[in-house]
Parts: sequence; C-alpha cells; structure tokens
Amino acid sequence: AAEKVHTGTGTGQFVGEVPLGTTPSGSGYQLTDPDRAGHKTYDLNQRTSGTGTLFTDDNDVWGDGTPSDRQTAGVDVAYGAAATWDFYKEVFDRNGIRNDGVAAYSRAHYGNNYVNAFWQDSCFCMTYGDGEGDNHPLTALDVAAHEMSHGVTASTAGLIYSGESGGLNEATSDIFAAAVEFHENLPADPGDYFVGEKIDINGDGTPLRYMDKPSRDGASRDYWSSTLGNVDVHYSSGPANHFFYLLSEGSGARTVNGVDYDSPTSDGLPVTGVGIENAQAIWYRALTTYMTSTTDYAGARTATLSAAADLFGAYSPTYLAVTDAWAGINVGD
Ligand code: ASN
Ligand code: ZN
Repeated sequence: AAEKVHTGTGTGQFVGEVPLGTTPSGSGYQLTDPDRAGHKTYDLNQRTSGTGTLFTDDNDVWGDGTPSDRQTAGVDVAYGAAATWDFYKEVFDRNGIRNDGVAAYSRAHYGNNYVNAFWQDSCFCMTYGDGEGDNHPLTALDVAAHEMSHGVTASTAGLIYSGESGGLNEATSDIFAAAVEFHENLPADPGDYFVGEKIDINGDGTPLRYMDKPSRDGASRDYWSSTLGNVDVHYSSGPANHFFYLLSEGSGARTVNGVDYDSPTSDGLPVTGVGIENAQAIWYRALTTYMTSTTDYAGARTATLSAAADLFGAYSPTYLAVTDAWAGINVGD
C-alpha cells in the first residue's frame, strides 16, 4: 500500500498499531480522515440510531488494543475504512464507494452484544456491533471491507439480495474483503482466503467463511446446482467464493501467506491459478461493466469471460483459466 499521510497513531484489537488520519479540533483531535474525503468515525455509545458522538482524543494516540477502551473499536473500523478506500483508489482508480469522491462514515459500539456489522445505502454508512459479551467486536479489516463493498455493488451492478444474484452480491463482498486484506497485508492480520478469522464469532477460533472449500463452515455450498437460488445468500455465495479462490490460487493443496488450503473441483479437473491481483481485476470489471441486478451464476460466468477478454485477450491463458475455474464449480465446461 502507498504511504499514508497521517497525524495520529492508534492501537486496534485486530489491526495492531497503525497510523490514522485525524483532524485537529480545538485543543485535541477528531477521528476525521483528511486523506479520504473526511471519512468520520463515530461512537454510537450502545445506541441503535443516530450518529452518537464523533471519536475525539486529546493527544492523538488512540485506543489500547483492548475492547474495554472505547477508542479501540474506533481505531479498527477507521483503519478498515481507510484501507478499503485506498484499495479501491490504488487498484481500480475508484474514488470512494460510489466513485464520486464522497466519504461514507462509520459507527462503532452499536447496541448491546450485537453480533453483526452492516452497510446501509440509506445513510451511506456502516455500523459495527460489539459482539457477544461486548468483547468480540465485529470490527476486523475483512469485515469492514466486506460491508463497504456492499456499497460498491449497490452503486454498480446492483445485484438483488436474494436468489443467485444475492449469492453473487455476498460473494463480491467476500472477494473484495480478501483482496483488501491481501493488499494491506498487515503484520497483525495478513491476507488470507477466510472471512472473519479474527473476530472469533464462533468462539472456537474458526472463521466465518472459507473460500478454498466453502463447505468447511458446515453450511455453504462448494458448487453450483439448480437449487442454489433457494439457499441463504451467505451460503449461496460459496460457489462464487470458491471460483475466486480457484482462479487466484488454483486447485489442490497449497500454502499461501503461511496458511494451508486444499481446494477441490466439481469435475476433478485441475485449475491453474492466475494470482489474486488478476482475479480481482476480472471480478471488478465484470461487476462494474457487465453484471446487472439480475445476474445469476451463468451470467457471472459470461461477465467474467467478457472482462477477461477485455483485460487479457480472448482465449489467452488467463481467459482459459476463468473457464476452468467456473467448470471447477460446475458452471459451464
Ligand atoms: N453482515 C451481514 C452482511 O454484510 C449483514 C447482512 O446480513 N446483510 O452480509
Ligand atoms: Zn454481506
């Protein structure tokens, strides 16, 4: 990632010690990021509406890495928003969620024991709960990137949040969550093909979702089938997440960034990976140029093939890898 202009330093629960964009205010500072269109981070103070209060600090040293310090969650989510902003800007020259240069805003400490995080187009904002026991907050980097990417999908393809298009909508958020994490590659949270591995939502150290073999979570589908559209969108995302993993890294056993994966294919045929940077470029172009609100898995295949043809040439090795990765999840041949 490019060097970030900043004035503050924070310690999050998940990001570790990081620079933060802050703004002098009175005798102190506020958590308003001058380098990302003034993105603001608020403390909802356990409320469930409004914006609560903007995080402020007197010496520009934020959080202590524990959930008992209210600023800690602010550090994690402010950094997550900044990393996501930087990813879209640096990698795709996208200027904010809607590509209009306008910052969203973030709200931490929503409700009591609230075990979720969510994006809303209506406020152009994202919101984070403190999790079970108010100390497993939903504030990790991949969660932030997942939520903000719902805003990108809403302002581009507009994939309807049910049926196969809903699974593709969810997968798009998981795909860019992984991509942001790899792009940032923080020592405290290196890139991986898991979603939510830091927040320990299951209480046993397992991630929320696995992209190499989505059924590892006990509910997600690995492969497309004609009943996929009847499945919850967080599980019908599985085959598209699996497609993205296969296209990035290829099938079979592999260690990436220190993590072991073993990715099967529905047809038993091998897939050769093209790297996450090429795979994310294909998915982004497909999302922003070819997919529509009703795109299904078959449509996503043709959208990514059109994108791969634009970026790498029709019938190029990368284009053919896209074909193989879809075949690997039982879409096309
Ligand atoms: N955190 C969830 C998600 O982004 C919220 C939801 O169900 N939409 O998928
Ligand atoms: Zn989602």
